[in-house]
Amino acid sequence: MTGPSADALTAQERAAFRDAGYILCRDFIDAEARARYDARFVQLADGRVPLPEGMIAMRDVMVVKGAVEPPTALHGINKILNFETDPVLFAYAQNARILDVARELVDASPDSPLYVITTNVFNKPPGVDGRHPLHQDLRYFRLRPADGIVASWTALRPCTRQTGCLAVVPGSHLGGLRPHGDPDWDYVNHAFYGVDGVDQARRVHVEMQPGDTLFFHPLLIHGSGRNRSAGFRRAISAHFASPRCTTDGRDWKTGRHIRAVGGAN
Ligand SMILES: O=C(O)CCC(=O)C(=O)O
Repeated sequence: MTGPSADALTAQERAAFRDAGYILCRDFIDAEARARYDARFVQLADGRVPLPEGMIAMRDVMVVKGAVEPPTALHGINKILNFETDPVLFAYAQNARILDVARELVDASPDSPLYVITTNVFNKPPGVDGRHPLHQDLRYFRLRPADGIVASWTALRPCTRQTGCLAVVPGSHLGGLRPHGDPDWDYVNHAFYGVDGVDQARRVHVEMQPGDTLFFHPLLIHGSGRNRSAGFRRAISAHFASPRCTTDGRDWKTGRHIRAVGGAN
């Protein structure tokens, strides 16, 4: 990395991100903030609070197709996306600790704004397949360069092998964007594409406790398994882009779901 450093990360952490494509920051988001995000997600997902403009609650494909009858509304939701219009959840993407790390990882200066380009709460209920195929997030973005974008993903509930933690392929961000296709599974959630032919033996399962936060490169191959527990696996996530990113001539910074955070915005 060449840009100025805010020293949110050690040299070893920066080197680990460069080589492996991710870093895990333990106990990064405090319990109070986590509880607020978790409670808000539940209110939105079970319909107690109407979804703000632009926010989408996605139902699990097994529920949509009638293969599973969810015992509660919450058991039927696999994610809420576009939470930039909800101040409670969006506080996550404005968290100063997250922004300091994200700025370093996209090589932005310490006083630079960043742009939040996606926001999600990933809910993995018990009783459905819910697997997320191995993929690269850059498949979903037109912004470039890739190293101007980073994801943060914070566990709100225990994320273990049993509940369906993230699995990553270390170093896979160095190999470019791979072709993605539809997984050959009975039930695949909407727009969950996968990279074919990944050597499963190269996967590393990243078990995380609530508050632990994974920062990862948009070319890192990652996915998640089935939740085999009786409880929910849940995480909150955002992607941040540097102001230096560009896309086919459009002014992407004024996009409907895009928000400037940090800096002097
Ligand atoms: O939460 C999950 O299970 C998958 C999340 C994911 O793939 C992502 O954040 O890109």
